[in-house]
Amino acid sequence: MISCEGYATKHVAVIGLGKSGLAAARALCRSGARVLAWDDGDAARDAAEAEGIPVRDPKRINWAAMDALVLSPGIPHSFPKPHDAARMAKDAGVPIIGDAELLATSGASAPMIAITGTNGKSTTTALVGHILEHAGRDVEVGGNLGPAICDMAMMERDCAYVLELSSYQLELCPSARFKIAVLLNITPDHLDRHGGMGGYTRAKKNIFRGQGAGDIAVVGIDDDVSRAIFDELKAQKGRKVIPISSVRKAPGGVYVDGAVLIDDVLGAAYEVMDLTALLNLPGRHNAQNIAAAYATARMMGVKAQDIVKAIESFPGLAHRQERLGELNGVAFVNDSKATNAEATAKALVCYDNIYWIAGGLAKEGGLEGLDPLLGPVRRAFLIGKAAEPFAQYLNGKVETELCGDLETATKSAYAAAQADALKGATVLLSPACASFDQFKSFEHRGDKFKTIVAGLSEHAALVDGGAASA
Ligand code: UMA
Repeated sequence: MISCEGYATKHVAVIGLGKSGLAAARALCRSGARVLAWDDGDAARDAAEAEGIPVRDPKRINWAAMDALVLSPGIPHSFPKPHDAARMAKDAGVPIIGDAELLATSGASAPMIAITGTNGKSTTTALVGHILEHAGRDVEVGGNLGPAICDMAMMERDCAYVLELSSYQLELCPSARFKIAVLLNITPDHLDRHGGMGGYTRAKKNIFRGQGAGDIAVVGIDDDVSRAIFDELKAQKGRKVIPISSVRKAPGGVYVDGAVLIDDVLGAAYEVMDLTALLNLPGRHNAQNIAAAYATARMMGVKAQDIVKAIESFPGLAHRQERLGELNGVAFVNDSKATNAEATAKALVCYDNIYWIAGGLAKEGGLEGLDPLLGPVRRAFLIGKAAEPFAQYLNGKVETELCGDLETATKSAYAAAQADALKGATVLLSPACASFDQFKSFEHRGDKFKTIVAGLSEHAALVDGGAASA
């Protein structure tokens, strides 16, 4: 657990007692801070109180006496409308901070590597953690990709924190100085929380705010917003700035040429590895994640050949194009995290002959944007509330089957793939929909898919994956 000794005897309000807030409240209480905690949900409040965390309604807090408000990342402080506690704290001049600020001021001497971006930050964070661990480093990996920051251990200089930070978290860590700050990409997201694209971009740019001489910025240059940030940082003195790209040459950086990862950080470009065979990191979007993770690990002093070995052994993240294995020549991929068309688009470009399971609770726009990517889709197996509208949308483009539930869809997709016996056949669960009409969460949906696939494999061995039978 993070030590918050700097806050010992200080008066700290903690608002939001979910994953990050509860961990922060515990760490602060243990460090001797005078905590007053609150959650708008009764259950979270009762749970905190039951373990001895003092609870108080923000309306009954004397804000003039508070030293800080630790606000959970999901709770708005500005847009679309500030939470009452944030408004009262601001009016009283109380600093509003988050859990990354508690780590930054904890006194832990391990360098902090921070990773952000609209897409790919979880995979990149996990991959950097995996590479450093593979190289024998002690690391704590967490943040937006759990565990919560305050649940991490206090680490010494020769270790490292690898943090996935969301735009929400980056607004609440004014003193953080990241040894390596990685920005992968920026496309519109969470705009209501940031008052528009300008606010979202500013929040992301905070990742570089505390950096100085000796620090490193790793910046994607494949979208206009990130590229402009790269140019801006490059024009400043102090930190080293490394460009990364999955689509173009990046002089002085790390990039992917065709399918080959190139290291040009020292200005003598050399081929590092061919990415084609990496079944757990398919697609152009993962090429960007790999380039960023490689650049970060090199800057942490890991040798190129050790990074390559670690990338090859990376198991991937659950529910994100998670390869479960192959059954009778048919591969199964769990991409349950793809809850909108944009996310599904990334998966559709990765496989040759796709038996696509889609549907659930459709997002605005439905399957719009996917038309040019439907070429490899042999048939779509549709589930949930979106099944009929998706079938209408796909009419004349792709053959569809209304399957109702996931089990029927998986069995039908497998049967169709076996009957067609095409090379590289892949049953892909990439729903382009939220899960809540039939499941508790995308994780629940993905786990159910794994169970169904494990059932299919009872009479035949699932090869080169194994997650489904775990
Ligand atoms: N709450 C209130 N009042 C409100 C709103 C919420 O009291 O007006 C309470 C809820 O009752 C709940 C708690 O606040 O008990 C939830 O706080 P939270 O939404 O900040 O969620 P945590 O459980 O603390 O999880 C947070 C991150 N959540 C968000 O940023 C929304 C998790 O990221 C993160 O994994 C976790 O901390 C550990 O660090 C999730 C996420 O969706 C994965 N992130 C967004 C994303 O990836 O796009 C940014």
